[in-house]
Amino acid sequence: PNAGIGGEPVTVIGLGLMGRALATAFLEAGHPTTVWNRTPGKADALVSQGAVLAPSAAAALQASSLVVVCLSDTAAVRDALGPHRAELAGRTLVNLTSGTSDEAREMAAWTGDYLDGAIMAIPDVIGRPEAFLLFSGSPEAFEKHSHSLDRLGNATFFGADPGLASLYDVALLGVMWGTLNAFLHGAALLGTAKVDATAFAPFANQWVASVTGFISAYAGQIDRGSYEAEDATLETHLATMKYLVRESAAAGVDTDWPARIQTLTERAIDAGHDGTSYASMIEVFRGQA
Ligand code: FVH
Repeated sequence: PNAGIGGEPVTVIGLGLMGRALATAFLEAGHPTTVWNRTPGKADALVSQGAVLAPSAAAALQASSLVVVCLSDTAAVRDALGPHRAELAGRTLVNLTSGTSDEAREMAAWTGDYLDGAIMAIPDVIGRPEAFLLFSGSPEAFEKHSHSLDRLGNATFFGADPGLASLYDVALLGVMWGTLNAFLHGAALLGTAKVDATAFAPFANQWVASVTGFISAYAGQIDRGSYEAEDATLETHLATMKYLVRESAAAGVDTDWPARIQTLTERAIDAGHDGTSYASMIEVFRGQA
């Protein structure tokens, strides 16, 4: 294995946009870094920065006791590493490939020292304080390698269920898409009045900051199972949602997204949650209303 002074040796498998950022962060932190990619040319810049390009996936696994893999999807991980599973014995496999929680549990069966990880950052941010990564799986592996994993961003460990990091990942991505779709819909609506998206953005951002306060308050209500309407009732929300649908239709903007929210809210009210806060919509998402 590689040996050096800046940190433990690490192998990075997969040098796509994210894998290259991960390997760069390890190199910059002084870790002896071995890399492997199906298309070897993607390693050129890393090699000029000091990385060692392994001639095969098996050789890459053999080079370090900490192995980080970041490929397109779980099928790619099975393709690339499946034939070399025996090489994983005695090594920690950190899988930063996106996937489902069941896929993470399947991967955990490959080796006792398994950590599944979710990267809540884009490649440019890797290694900077605003990057955060979520891990679950072997507590011993996390304890042993958390110092190295912190090189990539702030690392949080959720415990021994290897699937939990993936579950957080998709839940957080849902928050991202929900927020972005709402912004895009609003920008389309204001665009019909010749308002630029850049003019709308600061107001959207300020409002998103307020919404973070609602999330914290509603989280407590959800956990208590009691949805007192301290700010607004579901009926008040529904009435204003209808304006969003009507304004969108009148402006020729797609109504699918606001109409969907209206339908979900009507279901909650029909199920008896009238007079309660927006947090009661959790019952719709739980399939209970
Ligand atoms: N990019 C991002 O911002 C996001 C942030 C959050 C987490 N994701 C996840 O990271 C995984 C990799 O994403 P990526 O952006 O690096 O993706 P690509 O640039 O497309 O690189 C894909 C790599 O996977 C290799 N690969 C694909 N199939 C195979 C296979 N059958 N066998 C071996 N390697 C395979 C590919 O190799 P090559 O095409 O260069 O030969 C790339 O190394 C992903 O799960 C995101 O959801 C990133």
